[in-house]
Amino acid sequence: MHPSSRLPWALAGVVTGVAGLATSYAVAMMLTIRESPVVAVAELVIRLTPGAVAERIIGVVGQLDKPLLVAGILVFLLAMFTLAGLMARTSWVRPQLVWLGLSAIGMVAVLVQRGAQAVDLVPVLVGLVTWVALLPALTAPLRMGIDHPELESRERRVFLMVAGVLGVAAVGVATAGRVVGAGRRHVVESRRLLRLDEVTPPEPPPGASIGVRDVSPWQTPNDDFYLIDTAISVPAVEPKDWRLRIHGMVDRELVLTYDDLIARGLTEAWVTLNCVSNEVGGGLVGNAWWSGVRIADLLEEVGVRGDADCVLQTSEDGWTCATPLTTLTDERDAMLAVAMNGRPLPLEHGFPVRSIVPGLYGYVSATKWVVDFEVTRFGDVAAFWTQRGWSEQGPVKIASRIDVPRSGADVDPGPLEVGGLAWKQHTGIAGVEIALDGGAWERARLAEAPTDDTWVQWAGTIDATPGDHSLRVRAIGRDGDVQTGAVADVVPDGATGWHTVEFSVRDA
Ligand SMILES: Nc1nc2c(c(=O)[nH]1)N[C@H]1C(S)=C(S)[C@@H](COP(=O)(O)O)O[C@H]1N2
Ligand SMILES: [Mo]
Repeated sequence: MHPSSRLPWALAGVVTGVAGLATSYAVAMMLTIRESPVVAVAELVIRLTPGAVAERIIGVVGQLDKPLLVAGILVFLLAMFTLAGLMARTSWVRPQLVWLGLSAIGMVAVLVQRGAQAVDLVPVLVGLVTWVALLPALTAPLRMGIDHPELESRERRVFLMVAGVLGVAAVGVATAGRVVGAGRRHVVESRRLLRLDEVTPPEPPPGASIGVRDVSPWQTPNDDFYLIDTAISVPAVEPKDWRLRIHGMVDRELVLTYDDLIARGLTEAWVTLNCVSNEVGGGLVGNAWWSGVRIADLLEEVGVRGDADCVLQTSEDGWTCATPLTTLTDERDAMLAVAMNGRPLPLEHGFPVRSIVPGLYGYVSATKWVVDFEVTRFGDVAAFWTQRGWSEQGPVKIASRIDVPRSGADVDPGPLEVGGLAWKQHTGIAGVEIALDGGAWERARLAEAPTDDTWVQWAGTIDATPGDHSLRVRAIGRDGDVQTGAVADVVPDGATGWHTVEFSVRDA
C-alpha cells in the first residue's frame, strides 16, 4: 500500500475526535454544566502541578498560562485522534482503546471537581459514544477502497464528502450547544440589570494624586485591575442562585441568599489588594472602592466558638483559603463585597460576591465567587495554596514601586520628576525614600491616603545629569518598619527587596 493512503485515515481520526469533542461540549453547555470535559482536564492539570513549578511557568508565560495549557491539551488530543485514525487501518479494537483511555481521563477530571455529580459524566459519555460509533462508519468507505482497489478513488470521494459534512455538523452542534446553554450570558445580563441602591460612586480623596504624569492612577479602574485565579472558565453564578453557608464552629448555622446579604446594609471603603506572587516592582496590585457587608457582623450573628481561629473560605469553583478570625472580626471592616468601584463586581473579579480583607494578600483572604465559610482551626485544614508550599499566614509586606522613570527610559537632562506608589495595608505608609546611583536616601513627597488600608502615591525631584543612572526606592511604615533591601522570592510569603530602575539621561 502506498504511504499517501495513510492521510485519509489520519483525517478520519481527527474528524471523529473533533466531532466527539463537539457533542460532549454541546451537551455540557445544554446541561449548563459549568465546564466542558477539556476544561475539567485543564483544571486537573493545574491542581496536580506542584506550586513551585506552576509559579515558574507563570513567571515565563505570564497571563498566557491557561490559554497555553488548553492549547497544549488540544494539541495532545489532535495527536491522539490522528493515532486512533491510523490504527483503524489495521485494527478495529485499538482505536477504541484510545477513545476509552481519553474518556477515562475526562471522567476522572470531571469527578474530582468539587460538588461533582453523576450528571457531570454525561458529556464525557456522549463524546465517547460519538467516537466509538463514528470512526467505523467514517472509515467504512476507506476499508472498501483497500479491499477493492478498483473502487478506491470513488470510495475516497465518498469518504471526503462524509468527513466534510461531519466536520461542518460538529461545528454546528457545538454552536447550538453554546446558544442553548448561554449560562454565562444570562449572568452578564443579570449583572447589567442589577440595581444596588446603597452603592455610592467612587470619589478618590482630593489629595490622593501626587500629580506626576505616568504614575499609575491612585484608583485602579476595573478593566485595569490585575486578575489572578485558578478558574479556567469564569464561574457563572446568578445572584438569585447564590448562597453563602456559614457553619462549622458556630452556635447557629446560617445560609444567606443574595437578598439576605444586601438586606444587612452595606459598608464601603477604599482597599488596596495585592497578590503574594507580585515581584518587586510588579503590577499584581490595585486599589478600588469596595461596597459590601461586614463579615464581623455576620460572624457575630452566628456566634463563633472560643477555640476557633480561622475561616476556611470556599469558592463556587472549589478554590479555598484560610483567613485568620482576628482579621475578620476586628475593626478593619473585612467585607463580603458586592461592588467594585461603584459597579456590581465584574464576573472575573468574583460576581456576585467576594471577600475583601484589608492587610492580607489575596491568596489567604480575597475569595472570589465565595459560597462557603467554615469557622474552624488552622490546625485542622489546608487551603489551596498552603497545600502547594505557600505560607499559612499571609499578612502583606511593606512595598514600594517606581513608575517614573520606566526602566530603560531615555530622559532629558535637568530636574526630573520621579514617582510611584507605596503600600502596607492596615499599617499605613509614613514615608518614602529614594536613592540615586546608590547614594544617600532622600525623603520623597507623599500624597494623601484616606486610611491605612490603601497605597499612597509618592514623588521626588532628582537632578538628571547626562549618562546612565539607577534609582531605587524604599518605604517606611507607620509602625516604623523600614522596607528591607534583602531580596526574597515571592514563595512562600511574598517578595522583598528594593525596586530599582536603570535609565539614561541624554547629553544636553
Ligand atoms: N475563587 C478564587 N478566588 C481567588 C483566587 C482564586 O484562584 N480563586 N485567587 C486569589 C488570589 S491569589 C488573589 S491575589 C486575588 C486576586 O483577585 P483579583 O483577580 O480580583 O485581582 O483573588 C484571590 N481569590
Ligand atoms: Mo495572589
